[in-house]
Amino acid sequence: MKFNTKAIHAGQHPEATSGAVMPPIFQTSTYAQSAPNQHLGYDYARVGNPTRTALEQLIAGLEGAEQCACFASGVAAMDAILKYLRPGDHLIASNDIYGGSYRLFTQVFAPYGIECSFVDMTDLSLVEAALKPSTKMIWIETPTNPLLRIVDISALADMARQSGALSVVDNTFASPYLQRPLELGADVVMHSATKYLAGHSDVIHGAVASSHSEFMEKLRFQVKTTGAIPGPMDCYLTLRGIKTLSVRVERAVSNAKTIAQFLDEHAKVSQVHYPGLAHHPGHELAKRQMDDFGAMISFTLSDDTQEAASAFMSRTRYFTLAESLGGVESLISHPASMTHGSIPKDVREASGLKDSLIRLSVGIEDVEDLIADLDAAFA
Ligand code: P1T
Repeated sequence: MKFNTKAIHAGQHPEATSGAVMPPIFQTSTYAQSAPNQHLGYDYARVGNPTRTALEQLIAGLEGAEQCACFASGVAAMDAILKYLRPGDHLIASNDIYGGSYRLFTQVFAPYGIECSFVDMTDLSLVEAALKPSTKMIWIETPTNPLLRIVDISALADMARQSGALSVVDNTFASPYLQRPLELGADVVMHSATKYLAGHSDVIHGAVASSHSEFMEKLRFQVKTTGAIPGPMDCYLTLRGIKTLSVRVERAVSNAKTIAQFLDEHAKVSQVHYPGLAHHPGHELAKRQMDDFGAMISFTLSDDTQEAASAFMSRTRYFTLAESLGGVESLISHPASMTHGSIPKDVREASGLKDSLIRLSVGIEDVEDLIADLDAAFA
């Protein structure tokens, strides 16, 4: 089955009692048993729910994984993955990463004795230098949030394998339509499904997919034992969103390419970060490991100040000033004070994230209107 056929059919069968084409929302907390532990496959809804099962099989199909587990949010998914580590273990992550990931690693797991080194993963020698005998996980985010750097998944997956560490890829910015990390050799892929997978800015959701059976067994234990599960309605919304993943992403990417070009040529813009631009340092690598360049862009103005950036962001009409990304509507945001506000300023700046950076999540509106919106905000 090819990708778009999987997006419609993987894990989905007409429902047995009614023939419903869409998997129903099984709004139940528990399931009847004919005798203790004699049941139809579900005993208690923290452990499993048929709507969730359909979604998990769908995401596993799209990522080419044997299994998937869904979570109440992207950070809940990350939290469950990180619990694979033990006190004394070491983790290497990218120095350009979602602010909530940085906060989770440094403020939740570091106090439990899990050490994290943040390095510029576009330079593989820096990752190699950060490896220690205790390194048990390499956490890859690519394209990175918010600087859209491209990290070599297969090279890092090899490095992880050789050093006995697990490679995990946060595939939120690309979506499985544009990038399938497991095919590139990674062990685990995770999503903030809140973004492109669900795609309509109406649900918070997370997912983890892998064919590493020992890892998935431990992850399912986390699902059952710590319980950060999504509700059936949220599973349904994500499932429904995924059916149009390819058409939404194709349109958004096409819009993003036009907008990146427009910004790149604009006299009032100093720098554009978009892997689809030929001068982007990760352009060639993105061509190899992604099917297209995505719909996230970040840039700085030639008036390189936070004040000018803030004024710009408050002038757009169709680009709504808001956190998040990957929905059908275009969003604009200020990473330094919003999504990455929990990273100390000196750490942020050392990774290249300036207070003047503006981030765009390009949606599927008509690109002429989006360009006119940005053009007016420059005025
Ligand atoms: O918001 P949540 O579903 O919990 O997902 C967290 C998360 C994980 N990974 C990446 C790469 C992310 O970008 C996010 C969430 N990011 C935003 C809300 C944002 O605007 O960048």
